[in-house]
Amino acid sequence: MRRAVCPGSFDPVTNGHLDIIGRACRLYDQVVVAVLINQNKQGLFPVEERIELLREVTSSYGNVVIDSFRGLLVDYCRTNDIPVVIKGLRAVSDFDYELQMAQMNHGLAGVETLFMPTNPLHSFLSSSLVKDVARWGGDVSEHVPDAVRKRLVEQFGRSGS
Ligand code: COD
Repeated sequence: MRRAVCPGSFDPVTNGHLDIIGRACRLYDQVVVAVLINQNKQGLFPVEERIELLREVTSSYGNVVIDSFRGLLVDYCRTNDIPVVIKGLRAVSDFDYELQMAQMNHGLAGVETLFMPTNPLHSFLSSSLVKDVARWGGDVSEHVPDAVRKRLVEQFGRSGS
């Protein structure tokens, strides 16, 4: 079975993430979406809630598994026998750091990284920007699935649309 992992914080999942995950699903038999558990960074949503949201919004894809990991991504890949990491690239500014991580991950464990250019519709989109807009009552309905928009509204107590 050909498997790949889409790693990230997903705090929360956006339409940019979903675009990459959906395209990865067409290339691999199984795509594992792995949420980083980062004890040094709290985040807006607890990891369990991010996982719950990811499960909900990818349920129709058919070949997606949601998981979480601590520590190094390459250790997760080794333990789970996943040879490929898929990353979305939004702009040249993403490339610098992503290239360093890809080279480090390859050097550490021979794990390959596949870069997918983002859909131009989502090239400016990040979880941080979505949270910032939602926090001040802005409309994020074009940028996140409805389940996420609702959670953001609950979190910030505004309508957001
Ligand atoms: N369009 C397309 N792709 C997007 C978009 C968008 N609008 N937004 C995000 N993405 C993609 C990017 O590929 C991004 O890498 C991924 O989704 C996840 O994004 P985030 O913001 O949810 O997650 P990050 O960037 O915080 O995740 C970073 C990792 C967790 C992948 C990284 O820190 C990691 O691998 N950490 C584990 C520790 C480790 O192994 N460190 C050594 C690295 S060499």
